[in-house]
Amino acid sequence: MSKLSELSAIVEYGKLREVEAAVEGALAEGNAPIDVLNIGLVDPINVLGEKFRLGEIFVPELLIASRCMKIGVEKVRPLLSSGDVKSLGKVICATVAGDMHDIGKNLVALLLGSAGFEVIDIGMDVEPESVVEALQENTDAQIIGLSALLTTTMYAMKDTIEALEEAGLRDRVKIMVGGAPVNQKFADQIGADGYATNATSAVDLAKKLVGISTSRS
Ligand code: B1M
Repeated sequence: MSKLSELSAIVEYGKLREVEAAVEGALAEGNAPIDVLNIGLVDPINVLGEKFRLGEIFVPELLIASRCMKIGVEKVRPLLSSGDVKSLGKVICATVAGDMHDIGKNLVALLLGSAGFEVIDIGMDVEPESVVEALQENTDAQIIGLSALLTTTMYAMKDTIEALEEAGLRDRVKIMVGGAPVNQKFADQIGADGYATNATSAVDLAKKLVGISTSRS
C-alpha cells in the first residue's frame, strides 16, 4: 500500500494520533503537497460522506475524520504557499447561517491563501449581519466567499446578499458561492457574481473576479 493510501485510510478510520506521521510519510514518498491534500486528506471525507448517506456510519465517525483532516491540513499548509508575497486581494470567507460544515470552506480559504490572496475567515454559522460587519471592518476586501452544504442553508446565501444590499455595500464587492448543493443556476438566481465547484476552481474564479487572467481560463 502506498503511503498516500495509508494516509487516506488513517483519516477514514479516524486514527488521530497517526495522521501527522502519515502526512510526513506521504510527502517523503515524493507526493506533491496538493496531492497529499486532495487524495490523502479530502478523498476519505468524500468516501465517508457516501457511507453516511447510506447509513453505514454516523455523525461521530464524520467528526473524528474531520479532526484528522484538519490535523493533516495544518501539516501541509506551509508547503502549499505559492511563495508569491504580493497580495492578490482580500477575500472574506464564511459558511452561512445555520450551517456547521466548514471543511470545504476551509479548503477554499487555504488554497486562496496559498495562491496569494489575503483571507479573512469569519467561520461557520455566520449570520448575514456578521458578514456585513466583516465587510465594514475590511473596506478593502474585494470578494466575499460564501459556502453552504445543506439544502436548507443555501438560502442563507440569498439572505446574506440581501443584507449587503440593504447596507448599501453590495456593489462594493464580488460575491462567490460554493458548496455541494449549490450550482451555477442557483448562483445566478440569488445574484452572486460567480460559482465554483471546488477549491481549485474557486481560486481561478477569485482571480477572474479581481481581473487577473489565469492559465486555465
Ligand atoms: Co453533514 N451533511 N450534516 N456533517 N456532512 C452532508 C452535507 C450531507 C449531504 C450528508 C448526507 O446526508 N449524504 C447532508 C445534507 C443533506 C441535505 O442538505 N440535503 C448532511 C447532514 C444531513 C448533516 C446533519 C443535519 C446531520 C445530523 O445532525 N443529523 C448535520 C447538520 C449540522 C449543521 O450544519 N447545522 C451535519 C453535520 C455534519 C458534521 C458536523 C458531522 C460534519 C461537518 C464537520 C465540519 O465541516 N467541520 C459533516 C460532514 C463531514 C458531512 C459530509 C459527509 C462531508 C462534507 C465535507 O466536508 N466534504 C457531507 C456529505 C458530502 O458532502 N458528501 C455531509 C468534503 C469537502 C471538501 O467538500 O464541503 O463539498 P465540500 O466542499 C468542496 C466544494 O463543495 C467546494 O469546494 C470544496 C473543496 O473542493 N466548495 C466551495 C465548498 N464551499 C465553497 C465555497 C466556494 C467555492 C467552492 O466559494 C466561496
